[in-house]
Amino acid sequence: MFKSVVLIPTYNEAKSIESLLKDLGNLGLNIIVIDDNSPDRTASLIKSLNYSNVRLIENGAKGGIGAAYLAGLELALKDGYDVIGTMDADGSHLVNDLKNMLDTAATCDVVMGTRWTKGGSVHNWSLHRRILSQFGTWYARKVLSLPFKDLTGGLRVYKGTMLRKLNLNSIRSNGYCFQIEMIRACSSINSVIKEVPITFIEREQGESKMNAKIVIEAFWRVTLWGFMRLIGINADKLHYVK
Ligand SMILES: Nc1nc2c(ncn2[C@@H]2O[C@H](COP(=O)(O)OP(=O)(O)OP(=O)(O)O)[C@@H](O)[C@H]2O)c(=O)[nH]1
Ligand SMILES: [Mg+2]
Repeated sequence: MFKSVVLIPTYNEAKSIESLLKDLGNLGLNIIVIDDNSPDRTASLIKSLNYSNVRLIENGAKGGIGAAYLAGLELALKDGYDVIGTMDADGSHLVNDLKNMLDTAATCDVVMGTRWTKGGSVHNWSLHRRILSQFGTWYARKVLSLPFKDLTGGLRVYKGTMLRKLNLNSIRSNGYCFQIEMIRACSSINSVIKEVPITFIEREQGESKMNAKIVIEAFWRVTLWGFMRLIGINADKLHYVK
């Protein structure tokens, strides 16, 4: 039997975190929430719920999802989890999709939740968000020669055995580029990666943290990695390997 945990980064998610924690608890899952001192007191709310299956990392000032996930992954690996899920707190990711992905993880190293594929869907997103997301994945797929259909989604499942082979401290991206860099790192050790179609629903509560800085970070990092591939420095990937 695998020991599983779900990592959830939070910044101002007091309106949606409680119901998500309840739904995940009903599946018997352990959870690590990584909060960056949310001004809406998300951390206080989680502490007041006092759920025995929920651990809270109070990670200091807002540092982006990259730093939050790295703190969560470090604790999950230290605690000996075999299967580590990641999901947003804002209700965009469905617990049923996570459950399906946790089952799929029995036969691979990484499961990616994929919106832009047959059976996947996106609800209540403006045209410009759809275009941005699909363009981001298309650009990263071409430039990095990765075969996946959704490189920026946050609903994922990683195997602990695979993560333990990676030097996670070398992951530097902070916005949604973190999701691209994680797959790049997993690919560098020839992990078995599966894509599963998921439903993504735009948040109804709270505010998106997406901004121009996050988009620009992804663009320059992916372009730099692509340039390094072009001039033959594939050794750049080696720093991901322990
Ligand atoms: N700890 C931490 N969590 C964050 C930070 N930025 C975003 N998050 C959380 O990461 C998850 C994804 O953030 P969203 O605001 O939904 O950002 P997004 O999914 O890229 O943007 P949308 O697509 O507009 O929803 C949510 O659970 C956020 O609360 C951060 O700086 N620190
Ligand atoms: Mg979101």
